[in-house]
Amino acid sequence: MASADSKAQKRQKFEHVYTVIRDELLAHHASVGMPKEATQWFKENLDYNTPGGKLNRGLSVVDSVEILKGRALTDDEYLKAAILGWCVELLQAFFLVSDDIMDSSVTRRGQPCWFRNEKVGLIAVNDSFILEGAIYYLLKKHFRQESYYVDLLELFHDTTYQTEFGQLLDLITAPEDDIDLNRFSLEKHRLIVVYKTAFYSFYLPVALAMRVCGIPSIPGPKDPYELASSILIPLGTYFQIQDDFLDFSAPPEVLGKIGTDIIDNKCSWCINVALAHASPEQRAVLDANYGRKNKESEAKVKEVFEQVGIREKFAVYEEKAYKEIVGLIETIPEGGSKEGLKREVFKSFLDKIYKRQK
Ligand code: GPP
Ligand code: MG
Ligand code: MG
Ligand code: MG
Repeated sequence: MASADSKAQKRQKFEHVYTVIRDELLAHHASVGMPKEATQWFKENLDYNTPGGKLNRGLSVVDSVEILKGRALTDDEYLKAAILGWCVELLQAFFLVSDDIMDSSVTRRGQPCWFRNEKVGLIAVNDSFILEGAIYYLLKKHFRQESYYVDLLELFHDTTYQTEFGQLLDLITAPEDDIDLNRFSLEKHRLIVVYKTAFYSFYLPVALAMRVCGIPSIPGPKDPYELASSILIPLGTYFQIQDDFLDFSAPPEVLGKIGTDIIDNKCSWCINVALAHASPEQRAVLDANYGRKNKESEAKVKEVFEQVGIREKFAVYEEKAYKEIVGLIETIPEGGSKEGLKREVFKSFLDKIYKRQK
């Protein structure tokens, strides 16, 4: 595992590339005749919403390219990988700005959600679109000449579409004033999390790196992209289950956001596990309080979560998921697959999230 120091250095080097892409985006914005106050708004949108997260997704593009190439990257290779990493972070920014409106969230990354700022409000909807548009400006600028340009476009388009399918499921499974816990199930939960999180957060960064490294798709059972997906989708599912558990359990000052899943009537991992283990009395408490828009009801639901031993159940789940994912990673031959995949790509991503507290 990389030492804490080299991890911090990697992050710093990657963060420096943020200033490069931001300045490119702003220079372009100004160059088409946009007035100063609009460019300033765009700058604030970018700075507020893009760089302040854990950067796991963006860094994974860079790490994966390095691992797949099996050597240190040239300056140009590094820059390209990092730009793609920032494109994934821009996609994440686009999703989070809009997700926070849809989820009526309060804080994100330790600050008020963008739309909660007084001057922003629903302008945040358009700001989220601009964050998405920025991806395609950067891809065109830096990758137009590459043979794999269309593969990158397709990956961003396909995973965005999948994420939107997932978000739709997430939202219609959580209607505000029609609460029926019988509609929830772990099977429905699995479908929601695979679509709303796993494709864009896990498959996308690695598949981008594979394209940059020239790994071809092979239609049929030997397709390296299918093999990658068969590991990354379970990894993403584990990640979103952590997200659901942390929504309930983590202190907001550590998590950077205040959990809203109970109040929002979400089909989260926690409620599904609680439903499976609740006594009839506990079930009645859940029925009467889940999805209700007040703190007292939320507290009663949390009490039932504690009573059914959700913390212990999560710890058991986490160990089992970890072992299963390690098992999946070991289906790749030890020295790497003929098609060019390497275990370390997946191990390095798993290590970034195992037992995370935020
Ligand atoms: C995570 O859900 C999923 C997303 C942020 C994808 C949103 C997709 C869109 C098309 C907008 P979440 O609501 O549990 O995340 P968080 O807990 O971070 O709010
Ligand atoms: Mg959401
Ligand atoms: Mg949310
Ligand atoms: Mg969440």
